[in-house]
Amino acid sequence: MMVLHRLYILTIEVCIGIGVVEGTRPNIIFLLGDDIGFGDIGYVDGNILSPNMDTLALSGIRLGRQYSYAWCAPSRSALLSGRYPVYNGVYGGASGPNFALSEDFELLPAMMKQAGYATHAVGKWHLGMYEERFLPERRGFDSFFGFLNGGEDHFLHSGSVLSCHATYTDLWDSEKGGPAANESYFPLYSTYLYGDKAVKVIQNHDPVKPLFLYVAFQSAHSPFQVPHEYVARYPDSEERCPWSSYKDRAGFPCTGPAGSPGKACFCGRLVISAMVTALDDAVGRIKQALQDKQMWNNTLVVFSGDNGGPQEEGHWNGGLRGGKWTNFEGGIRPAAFVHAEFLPPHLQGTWNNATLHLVDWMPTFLHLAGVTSLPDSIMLDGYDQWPTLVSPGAQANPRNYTLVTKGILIAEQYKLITVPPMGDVGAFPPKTVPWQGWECLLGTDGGWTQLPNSSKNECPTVHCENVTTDVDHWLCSGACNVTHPCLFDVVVDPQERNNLAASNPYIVNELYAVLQAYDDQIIPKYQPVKSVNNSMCLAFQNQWGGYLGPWYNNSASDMFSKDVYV
Ligand SMILES: *[C@@H]1O[C@H](CO)[C@@H](O)[C@H](O)[C@H]1NC(C)=O
Ligand SMILES: *[C@@H]1O[C@H](CO)[C@@H](O)[C@H](O)[C@H]1NC(C)=O
Ligand SMILES: *[C@@H]1O[C@H](CO)[C@@H](O)[C@H](O)[C@H]1NC(C)=O
Ligand SMILES: *[C@@H]1O[C@H](CO)[C@@H](O)[C@H](O)[C@H]1NC(C)=O
Ligand SMILES: *[C@@H]1O[C@H](CO)[C@@H](O)[C@H](O)[C@H]1NC(C)=O
Ligand SMILES: *[C@@H]1O[C@H](CO)[C@@H](O)[C@H](O)[C@H]1NC(C)=O
Ligand SMILES: *[C@@H]1O[C@H](CO)[C@@H](O)[C@H](O)[C@H]1NC(C)=O
Ligand SMILES: *[C@@H]1O[C@H](CO)[C@@H](O)[C@H](O)[C@H]1NC(C)=O
Ligand SMILES: [Ca+2]
Repeated sequence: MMVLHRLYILTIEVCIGIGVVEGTRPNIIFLLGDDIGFGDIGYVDGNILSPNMDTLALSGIRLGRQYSYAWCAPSRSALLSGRYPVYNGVYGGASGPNFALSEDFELLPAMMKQAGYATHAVGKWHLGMYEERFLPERRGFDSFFGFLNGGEDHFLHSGSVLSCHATYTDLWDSEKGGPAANESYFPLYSTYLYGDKAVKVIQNHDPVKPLFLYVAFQSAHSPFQVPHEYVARYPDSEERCPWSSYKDRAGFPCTGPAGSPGKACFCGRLVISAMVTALDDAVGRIKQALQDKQMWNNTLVVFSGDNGGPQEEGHWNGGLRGGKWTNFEGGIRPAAFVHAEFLPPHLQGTWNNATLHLVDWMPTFLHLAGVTSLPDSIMLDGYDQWPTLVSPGAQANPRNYTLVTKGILIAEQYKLITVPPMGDVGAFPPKTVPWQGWECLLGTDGGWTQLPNSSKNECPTVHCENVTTDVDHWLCSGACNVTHPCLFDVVVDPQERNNLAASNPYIVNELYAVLQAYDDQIIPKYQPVKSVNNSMCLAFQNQWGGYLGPWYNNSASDMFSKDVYV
């Protein structure tokens, strides 16, 4: 069935000034995997069991160059605001409970809601929670069930605050207007929990309205935990990680070792694979719920990782260089595909390798929602890429340049890097242990090995059975900077091995001029609350009964300056 989104029947103007045309509008389900790198899915790494997603991808369109930020919250901010992280204030070290995506930005769910969609979010939020006004149900979602911070135990839904040496539970239910304090959730594996909630949203949905559902899974983010049934689906699991060593645990915990699809890669890769299998089951159940509800024919599913996989923990980016935290392709090109029964048949099963970015989904979805005009106050970095997806070749990508982050620009096949591509965080690895002192994962056993000092500036690789995986990003990423920029052709050289800058000064100069114009528009980070010390601890301990919830209190002693970009 073709969606008749071009057959507009009636134009209505909604109060805030978006133009909407009515017609048959698709349901849109955005499935966001956490840290699912380019190779963390079955259709790239055949050792991963993800039959549901593989089927959707192989009868949909696989996206070969859909870009993200190099880590979590900024990527989510890009997806939901349609703006590059460096233009919406959520970038750099934004990760803790004291940052937010500013209300200066109207979010995708709010616009979809104004266009007449039912809007629901399930899973990880990670875009602000120190005050109620930043919660998902206040940013345009009709409902939200999930966790507010960036990561936690997959079974207990708990995390800890170092400054008050305390453990909190992070699970929020907008329908309760507070913590999801229901004993049936503890312990319940995150992927079951969020899969169940997504299915429930679909079952309860009134099909009179189109549905926008954002499911932000916690998998396959650390901690690496998964119910044993998923590990057991891997025939060699007992050899790789004997279950007896973990039987006393709720899940299958595993930290560390080397990442690549080889079989001798110890249990890090195995547990991550099993986490993806669990996620895949949930995707299968979501699809079934849509079919049961007769919604499937008219549903667009988009799957994406939020950033590349941290391969030092066992993720794999399909042979791209680098991983999470880095601005090499492995860090910013996660696994992604779209599926809809109504995609043109000749494109089903193909790759689309146009340079897309998470910022494109907002205008693309708004287009599918029949939104024809936006208020002048809404500026977007993304473009409606629906034509690029459904008529590739006939339609040029409307966006010529992609700003990865400050100092890094992509233009078609070229990528100009004028800053150390390690990422602009500072507070994250490799400056923290155990990466200090240039330790690196080497060897098939995945152990930490101290590299000889002389190797600092070389690019070692991990040899994991017969597969070679680059882990050079910890060691070599200092090589590009403004006086010695790097220019890679990431289409012919996706591993970013050949720096073309010296032989292509004309391209470097041209792109550098464009990049400077982009960099000039960068806004400061939005981080009004500078510390989480007292009031956050008091709030979860006293106000919310041990759960994380809005915590900022004007009268507390925390150092802050309200609503500032710093
Ligand atoms: C929708 O899907 C059902 C199966 O669930 C199929 O029988 C039907 O023909 C489809 N309708 C259209 C319009 O494609
Ligand atoms: C698109 O990218 C994928 C993944 O890198 C690759 O396998 C495929 O050959 C590319 N397709 C085209 C048409 O470039
Ligand atoms: C707890 O959750 C279960 C399963 O979702 C549900 O059946 C039950 O009604 C909930 N109890 C309360 C008190 O909300
Ligand atoms: C992209 O480049 C083409 C060719 O130079 C130009 O026509 C088009 O306007 C550019 N697009 C944008 C959004 O600037
Ligand atoms: C590496 O260098 C540090 C000082 O820079 C020195 O303390 C250490 O012993 C050296 N390690 C090796 C293996 O040479
Ligand atoms: C790795 O390669 C060797 C020699 O080519 C082969 O004997 C072995 O079976 C391979 N191992 C795996 C896991 O494919
Ligand atoms: C820039 O990179 C070059 C080559 O890697 C290096 O020699 C130089 O010291 C770097 N400059 C700065 C300011 O870091
Ligand atoms: C917050 O805690 C840190 C370390 O625990 C301390 O250095 C800082 O002074 C505290 N800030 C405030 C405003 O209390
Ligand atoms: Ca992530």
